[in-house]
Amino acid sequence: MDLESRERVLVVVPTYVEATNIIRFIDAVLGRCPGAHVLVIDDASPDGTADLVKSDRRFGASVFLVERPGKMGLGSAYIAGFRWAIARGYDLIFEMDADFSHDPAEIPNFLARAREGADLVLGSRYVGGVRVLNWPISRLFLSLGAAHYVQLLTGMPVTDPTGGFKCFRRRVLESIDLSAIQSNGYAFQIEMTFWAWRSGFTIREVPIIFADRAAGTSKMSMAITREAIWQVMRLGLLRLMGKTMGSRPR
Ligand SMILES: Nc1nc2c(ncn2[C@@H]2O[C@H](COP(=O)(O)OP(=O)(O)O)[C@@H](O)[C@H]2O)c(=O)[nH]1
Ligand SMILES: [Mg+2]
Repeated sequence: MDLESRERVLVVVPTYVEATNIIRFIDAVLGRCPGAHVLVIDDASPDGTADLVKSDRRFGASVFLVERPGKMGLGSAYIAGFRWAIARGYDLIFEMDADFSHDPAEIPNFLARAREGADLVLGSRYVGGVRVLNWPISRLFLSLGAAHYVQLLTGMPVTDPTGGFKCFRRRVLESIDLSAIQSNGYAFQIEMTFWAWRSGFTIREVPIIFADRAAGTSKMSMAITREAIWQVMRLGLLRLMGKTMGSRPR
């Protein structure tokens, strides 16, 4: 076994009302990436998502669960997952949605980039063309508009900054003061990538195909959009002020 294959991989998946998806999702991830572990962060989903996870035969071995008392948002769910991952020494930590918008078959492409030296691998729907299936055109325009807005205000050279299919090396997460992250919706994705970029970590994009969820309902809202507009302005300002967080990699 080479050194790289000993790297410990964790897929963090936040869930709110994903009973129709979660077990199939775990099957697909562990099928593609047999050595990986999956951590579900569930916010007291009323449809019993957490109970399904706890009764899975892999629970406690390769499947783990953090249960929170109520719906507290995507960003804080990921932060809980990142702290869990850091405390247990995982090397490569993925973010993925439970609803199959992110295809587990693409995980090996992320691992390949990370093993070539990337500290943060971003799945991009927009690098080299648009690859989004079944989204209403209004949602696509919102996402593309957000991407341009982020590039303009922050200068961050990333084609799909709101994307949520990502892979962090642990040292990136360790370098970021997670308690200082303010965003909780899609802006959370922008903010995490922003601080990694400001710290000088190597960021690579991999093309992904994004398909809208086939089952369950979206949690996208106006409040999430409003938060993103303000947070990106704030990040743009912090960049002008020369603010960084954490130390550059040696
Ligand atoms: N734990 C937790 N998970 C959430 C919350 N909001 C969304 N999610 C999960 O985050 C992922 C992305 O959300 P989703 O509704 O698919 O967003 P959309 O595809 O962009 O419309 C899914 O796995 C959701 O179940 C939340 O408040 N808490
Ligand atoms: Mg989704």
